[in-house]
Amino acid sequence: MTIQTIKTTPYGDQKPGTSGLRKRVTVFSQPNYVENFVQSIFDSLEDFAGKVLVIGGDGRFYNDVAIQKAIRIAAANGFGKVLVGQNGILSTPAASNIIRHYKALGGLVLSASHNPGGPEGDFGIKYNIGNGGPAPEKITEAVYARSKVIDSYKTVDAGDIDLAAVGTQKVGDMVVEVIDPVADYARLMETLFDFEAIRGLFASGFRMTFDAMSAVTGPYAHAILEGILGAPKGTVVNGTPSPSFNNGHPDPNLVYCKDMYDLLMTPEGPDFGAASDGDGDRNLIIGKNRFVTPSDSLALLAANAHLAPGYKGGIAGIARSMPTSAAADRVAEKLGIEMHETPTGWKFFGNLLDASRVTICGEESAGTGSNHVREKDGLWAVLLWLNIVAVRKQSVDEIVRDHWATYGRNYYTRHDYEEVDAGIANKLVDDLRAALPGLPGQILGDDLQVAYADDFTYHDPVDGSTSAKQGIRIGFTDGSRIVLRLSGTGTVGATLRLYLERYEAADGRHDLDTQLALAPLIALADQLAGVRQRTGRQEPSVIT
Ligand code: G16
Repeated sequence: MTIQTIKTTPYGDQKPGTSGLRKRVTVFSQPNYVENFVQSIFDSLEDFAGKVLVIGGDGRFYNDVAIQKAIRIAAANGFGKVLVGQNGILSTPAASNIIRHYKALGGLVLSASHNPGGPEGDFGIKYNIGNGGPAPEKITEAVYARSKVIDSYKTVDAGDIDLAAVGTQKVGDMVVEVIDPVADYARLMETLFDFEAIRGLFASGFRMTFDAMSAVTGPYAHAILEGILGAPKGTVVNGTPSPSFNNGHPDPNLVYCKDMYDLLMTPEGPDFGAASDGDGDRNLIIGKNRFVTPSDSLALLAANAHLAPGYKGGIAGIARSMPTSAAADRVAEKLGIEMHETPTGWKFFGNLLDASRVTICGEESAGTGSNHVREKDGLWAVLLWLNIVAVRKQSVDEIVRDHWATYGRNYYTRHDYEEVDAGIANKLVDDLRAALPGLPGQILGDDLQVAYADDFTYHDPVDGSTSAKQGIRIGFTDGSRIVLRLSGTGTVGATLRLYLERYEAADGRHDLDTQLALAPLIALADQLAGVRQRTGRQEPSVIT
């Protein structure tokens, strides 16, 4: 085997976003595009000679091509071993677990998450560090800086690995082990949850539907829900991963899972519905007649986690991304534990988890997780919900209502304006930012007094780093909030996200329609930012 040094020229657009580099497949398939980025990652790491690297993806189109390239580049750069999921498959939380479990140096997670796949769809590459979590900003910035000047990459003249064959193969001096993607993850779940209680729940006739959205969680859900936990066959739907997600949009929200939502709202529907996204880190939870918002789900899981064996000693603290509702803050206050508000992006939770400052983390973007890995984890959230339902012997709706009666309800919605002209979106944010200093103290809209107005800056309490410009927050004295930021995961134009929240006390009204409950705030946000007028859009592309 010969190591080859191939000349290349840099691309200027390899800046990792909220969660790694995400682009159209047509961009990734340009000559040397993957090679440049992977080499830029390796050039930004230290001491990797002989070390273990994990590689896996969500099975989307181009996964196999990129994996073979990455394996050859890893071999040429001197890694000792690559662990790769069979057929190139590893859900993002499973990849995180494999990195931790086998004490790898890090891993390449190939996914564009909930974005559509296929030749015209999206692809992505993300580097995770040895704690199993997404690389922190200092690494992603180094990768970007390197990608702008890279002039060569290393590879070997070896053939493709047989990704279907579990076992050991070699590429030059480097060992490649193809592993079962599900086994280690299933074992981890078994240590966290009361599988006996969940088995009992299914045995008692509890009916569930889990939509794997033709994405990566299919094999995991089949094995764990229908296999180990005894849920009836057919509980898992769309359970075979497809490179194009069967031409679907693997985003578990009320738009793309509308059929499931409708089913759960009927008397003959199942007791529990759940879904996960392209790479298995997001979750959607719907009980009979009750959709649980991700922000509420975080608060509920934190408040009830002690019912699962893995958390029976209680939780150390909770962290949520800034735009996520403050419902979890009330739980932390009652439990007397730490509460942290971080920027959007799972990478910001890593330090807090490593330092044992928090146990459970979550985001409004359908992500919840805990210290068991360093990624959000869709099936984990589903299993914790099932554990809670099994122990409390209540329906999801009853559990949610009990929660609101104790803590009050944070009405919450997110309005997305997708594929907006980037120039217009940036100007809108800049202008609103410029208006912020004049807002505190003003009475706006329906008698709402502005308590603070700023562009969120995060000070990491563990490593002292600072991350500025993480989203505009306008907070009111009654606890309501308007938050506005640009997405860091879109691949076309800009996606403007508007987050709205209003608190209703424990003895208040909890049965209002969410959009109606937030209507005055929605109108006020539009008045302040001029979203409709500037974008020409009369309504959001997606409401969650
Ligand atoms: C990623 C990040 C999450 C973030 C989400 C949305 O999730 O890991 O932390 O909340 O994107 O980010 P944005 O609002 O910038 O689009 P995923 O599931 O896409 O990897």
